[in-house]
Amino acid sequence: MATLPFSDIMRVASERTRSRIVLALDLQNDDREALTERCNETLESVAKYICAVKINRQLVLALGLPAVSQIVREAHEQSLPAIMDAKLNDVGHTNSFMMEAYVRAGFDAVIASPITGWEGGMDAVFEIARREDRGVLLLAYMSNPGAEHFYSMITRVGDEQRPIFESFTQMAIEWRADGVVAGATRPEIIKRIRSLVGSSMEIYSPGVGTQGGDGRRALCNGADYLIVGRTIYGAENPSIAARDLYESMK
Ligand code: O7M
Repeated sequence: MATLPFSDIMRVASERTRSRIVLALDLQNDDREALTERCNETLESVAKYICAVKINRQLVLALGLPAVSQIVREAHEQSLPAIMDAKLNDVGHTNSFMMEAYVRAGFDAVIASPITGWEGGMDAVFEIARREDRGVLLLAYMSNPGAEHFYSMITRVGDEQRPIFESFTQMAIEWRADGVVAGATRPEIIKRIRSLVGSSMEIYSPGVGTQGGDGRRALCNGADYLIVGRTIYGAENPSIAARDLYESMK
């Protein structure tokens, strides 16, 4: 799928279904075959209400990358971009190895953590992404309650003091990331990040529903896309849950 810049791939997908929902396909099952089947069924049943799918390392651990790459293919068949939530944050050579594997599996974008810095860390991820026309999304502020202990930590940059999430956002701008991730549980932080990035990149916001985040508020405060898992796949009828969320976001 990756030929346009990732932000354009997302825009086209989002305009097609008129949805800003990225499905977090975090399903679990000890039976690999049943798990694959449920992933594909869930995807198919909610495809018209979402604009992309995000896959976590837990699914890669359960199924292995070759089987996950079939799910990526299934998503592409539904015209849905696939994002690998790898939260990459290692040194360059192992980041390269993982990034190359996710590219081979067909993912359109990979999520990484800027905590490694550029040289010998994120440079490897961006180099491969640029060469292969894939997107990189960077974590800016997580959605869980404990996140503020780290993401709001005050850091000194030259003479200036600022919370570390603002430094991460600045890195995303400087490195020309394709987007940042900021929790829907923190609408004021989303607003601040939007003021820092302007229109230069998209904000992806997880934590809607089950974690307590309000999707509408996240969108009103500047988020472009909502990452939603359990509220959809955990429902008795994922298709109805996705439709209800989709309608409520209009
Ligand atoms: O909607 P949920 O709570 O069932 O799932 C949320 C998804 O978003 C799940 O896949 C998490 O891994 C992810 N996520 C967070 O919940 N919080 C974060 O701060 C960041 C992410 C994420 O997507 O990181 C890239």
